Amino acid sequence: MRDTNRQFRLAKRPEGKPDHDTFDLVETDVPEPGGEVLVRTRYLSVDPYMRDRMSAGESYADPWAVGDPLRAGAVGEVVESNGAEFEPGDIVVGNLQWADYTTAPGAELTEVDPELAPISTSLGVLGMPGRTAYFGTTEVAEPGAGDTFVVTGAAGAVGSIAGQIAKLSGARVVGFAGSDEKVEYLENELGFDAAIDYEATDSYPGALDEAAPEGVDAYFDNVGGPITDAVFTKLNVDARVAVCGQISLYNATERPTGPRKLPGLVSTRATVEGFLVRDFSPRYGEATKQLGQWVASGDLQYRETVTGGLENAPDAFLGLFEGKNIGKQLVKVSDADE
Ligand code: NAP
Ligand code: FER
Repeated sequence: MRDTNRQFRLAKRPEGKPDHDTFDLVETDVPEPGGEVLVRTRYLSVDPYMRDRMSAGESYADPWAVGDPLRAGAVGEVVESNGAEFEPGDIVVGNLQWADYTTAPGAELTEVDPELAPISTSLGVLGMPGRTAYFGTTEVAEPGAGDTFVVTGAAGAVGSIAGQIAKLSGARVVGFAGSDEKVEYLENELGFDAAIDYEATDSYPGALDEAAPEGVDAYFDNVGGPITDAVFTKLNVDARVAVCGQISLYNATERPTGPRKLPGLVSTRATVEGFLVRDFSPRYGEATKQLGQWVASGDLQYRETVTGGLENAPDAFLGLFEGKNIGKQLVKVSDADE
């Protein structure tokens, strides 16, 4: 048990790429829970969407205020319950702070059963990224047997799960990722049919001709930019594109117009559909159950990249934009026996 709290706040809005000056680490008292639940963070999730919250531009969500504590999906241990339906020692997941301790209304926390799976999975394969992969693949990209499915950010938290779900549906699965280690992981451990190291490829269309010779029927886009431009030129008739994220553009100070690929959609009659995981919130239970069954049966594999220490959370976050993670990037903030 620590007797003080540490908390990251937004120091200033980043111009382009965030850096260490974006973050302020402040020492505070452990917060008084009042009528809320006091939670000690065990694992904190850093996610690409946090870049969006740091800017005040147009978005599907409100920005963080400068000076305010940063928020994150986090899993932790109940220290004081104050009338909520939890006991001290229970493990809960919710939207907490980048901090050792956070208070939250009991209604905003969900209990996690540590007997079912490691608690960190509630932030990854069995949490928001897993559900995003599940709904984006099964409900938006909709790969079928014999289809070719392409996913970008393929070795990341969402992409690695999306590709395996597409494989379970009988599709040929092709992933884009940023290193030969990731290509090796996708092809040899996750069973992708082909993976393209986009950092080592001088022609994305050429690489796709080799990896997806029959064209692309379903595309799960996590990154946008020039890779997506190339995939659009390979879409088949009636292809489906699930626009999940555009991480290659999140730090851009001006939005590039890029080569415009929409004329091709007249020929292919392809459907391009953006989605937010929350659109499927009434069905979260179904997703978590199915993902849990696939993990238990060995049909779905997952990795986590765990950075130690709350003080290193900014590095873990910044690393997402440099491809430092394989699978879900987490920060380990405390241990059970501390
Ligand atoms: P992640 O894939 O685990 O981590 C980000 C990865 O993006 C990095 O590991 C890096 O891998 C890749 N990347 C970074 N900059 C890139 C660039 N310029 N070009 C190509 N690849 C780049 O993150 P995640 O949490 O799974 O999120 C993946 C995407 O899904 C993000 O766009 C995110 O915003 C989106 N998302 C959307 C929803 C939704 O509801 N719509 C929900 C969750 C996530 P490489 O080594 O391959 O470059
Ligand atoms: C992301 C993580 C979550 C993201 C969007 C979400 C576009 C949105 C989730 C929701 O509000 O449902 O990286 O990027």
